[in-house]
Amino acid sequence: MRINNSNDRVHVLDAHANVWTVITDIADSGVQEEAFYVCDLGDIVRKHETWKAFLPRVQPYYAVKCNDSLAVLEVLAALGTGFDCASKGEINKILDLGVSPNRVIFANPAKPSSHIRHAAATGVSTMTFDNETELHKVKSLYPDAKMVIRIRCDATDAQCPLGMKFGCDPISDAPRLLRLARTLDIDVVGVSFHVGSGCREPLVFNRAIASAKDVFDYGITLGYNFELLDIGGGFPGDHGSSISEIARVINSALEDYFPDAAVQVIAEPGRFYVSSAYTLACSIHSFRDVISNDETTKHRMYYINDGVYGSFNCILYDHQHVVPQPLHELAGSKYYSSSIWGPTCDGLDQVVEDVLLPEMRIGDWIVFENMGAYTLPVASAFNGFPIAQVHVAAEENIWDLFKDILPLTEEHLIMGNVSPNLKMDLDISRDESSIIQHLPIRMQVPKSDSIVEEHVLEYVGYMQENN
Ligand code: ORX
Repeated sequence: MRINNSNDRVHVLDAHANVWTVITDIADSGVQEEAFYVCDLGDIVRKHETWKAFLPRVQPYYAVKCNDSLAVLEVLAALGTGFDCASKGEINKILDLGVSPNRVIFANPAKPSSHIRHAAATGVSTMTFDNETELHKVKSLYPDAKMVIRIRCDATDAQCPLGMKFGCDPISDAPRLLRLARTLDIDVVGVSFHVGSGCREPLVFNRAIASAKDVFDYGITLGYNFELLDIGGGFPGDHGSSISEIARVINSALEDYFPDAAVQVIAEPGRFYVSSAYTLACSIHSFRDVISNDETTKHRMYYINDGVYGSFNCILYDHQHVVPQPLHELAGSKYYSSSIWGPTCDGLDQVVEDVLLPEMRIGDWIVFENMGAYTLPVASAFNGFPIAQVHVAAEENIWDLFKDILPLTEEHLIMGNVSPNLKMDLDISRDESSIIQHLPIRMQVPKSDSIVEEHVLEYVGYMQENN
């Protein structure tokens, strides 16, 4: 894990510590004013174990757009996932980790020509399409590409529908597009779909997989022999959520429609892997009370140091509903109707419209869980308010797993809950933080019994050559 400043260090937690104790230590240190995240690497590892247990036949290709933090990408690279990239920028992020291009799918059906040329130059050969224009562009820019036709099949209920923008009609469009691909002598290797981000209708996966099978069968009439099914994203990732029902539908549909193990099945999970790994802590810097005309009721407006132009952009763009939890609650507190507002001067900058909260004071902290998906990649420093810092944490057993894969020098680690080093990071913006040059990272061959995949050796080898 490359350390650019001490904020990127890993807090290795002892048995008595957890995300909330780390948050409490930082918040109560008295020197932290800005909002901050704690990222729990163990949460990501446990999600990967859950995925492999529930969907053993489906290889995950993590959707980089969901959260492209280096800590996330390096951990997933070491665990052996593939990556769903949407642009040359995301492709570069992944290849720079030493990941082989054959672990990348370029899953954007409408790609700028320069991005297609970049894919050709970097060997990222598998990419999606859903229209004629894309086929003609690929024919001229990357004729050896391995194309995956993206069909449309929408969940009846999803947090973020995608079908209005991407995915061809599997009945009226797909045959025509496959005939054009055949005419252009373009290699089509499979079918993909995305039922909608944050899918709330598991049964859609049965419809989509059945529909994909029909397209596989049509491909055979044109001489194609598809071997790749990409079931996209849509898997929930908040604390307490489960993919068990979605997995049951998927596994059953794969048995029914794709019993042949020769067909490689992948997915493009995003929020599943990162949502619950990130917890955000914000402090109250102002408040005002709104008293009703008859002076019988009071509504308190709290102003915090993160908002919709920062981490809470997910409210606008990802339709997220965020849940405020006071870090400390005074016994016997009286609850009031409250609203929570971001730090900018924009009236749009509201985080929570109306919620019952105990009376809190300036300097008190409010914690928001499930803040890892579609937050940091979009956050801005609008109005000059800094983007929340990330403190990376891992329980000792999780770090034991990684220290054989990503061994870090002692300077990279903050042992225990709060270390003297931690105070170095508090209440300073990124550009002021003490910049620690790239510290030498010793790579060792991973233990044979670790859950990582065999090709992490390739990753380890890359890091040895490049550090
Ligand atoms: O494009 C977007 O903003 C987000 N896209 C999600 C997505 C995923 C996987 N593959 C493709 C995608 O477009 C091609 C990941 O989906 P999920 O996180 O649900 O597993 C969706 C909208 C986010 N605001």
